[in-house]
Amino acid sequence: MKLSTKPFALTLMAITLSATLAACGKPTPPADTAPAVTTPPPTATTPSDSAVGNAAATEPIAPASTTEIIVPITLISEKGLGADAGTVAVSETAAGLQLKTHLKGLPPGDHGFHVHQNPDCGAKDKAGKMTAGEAAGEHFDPAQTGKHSGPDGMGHAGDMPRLTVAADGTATATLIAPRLKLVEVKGRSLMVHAEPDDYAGKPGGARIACGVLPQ
Ligand SMILES: [Cu+2]
Ligand SMILES: [Zn+2]
Repeated sequence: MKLSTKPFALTLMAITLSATLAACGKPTPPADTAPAVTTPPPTATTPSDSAVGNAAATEPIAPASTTEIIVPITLISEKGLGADAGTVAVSETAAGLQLKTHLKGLPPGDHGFHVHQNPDCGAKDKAGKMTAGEAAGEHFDPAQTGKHSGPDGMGHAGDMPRLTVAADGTATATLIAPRLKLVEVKGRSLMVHAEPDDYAGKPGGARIACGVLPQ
């Protein structure tokens, strides 16, 4: 009886040993790989969803940018540039060049308002005397008409509608110069004169305020 129990116990031990060895080797690898495969898909879909949302949000901002040049205007004198006199926002429409005036500090009343040839508002010698705004040259006249005739005439292309300044020194009107295009006025200057423009022989006298359009 005693002899027969020993080999039985040994065989039992051998079976349990081989069973545990086999169990240790196989189950471990699948347990590690299984979760690694399932995690990436959910994280990949989340960023692509938010990227689509961002692209849609930026779209309405893009069409809002139209070509409008903001021209700073300053008072001018025989000493050169003076105080800030506001701005003119220049853009092109089907009706012609549009000028939205936001001006201040000007003498009330009507004033000659033109595109002058040069992008320079400085004073310059004129008949031996330093003169305000002379560096801007003459009225823009690409067709070389040599004639001042107002915005609807056949003369200088730079002859724009009169600028009307209110009693408080401001001008806020939107003017249309039907014969001008935006590409023509880049690299030139806007000039305000002291007196009204009669759209004929008297363009407005002394030059009192000016701004340069960048090229
Ligand atoms: Cu002028
Ligand atoms: Zn003119």
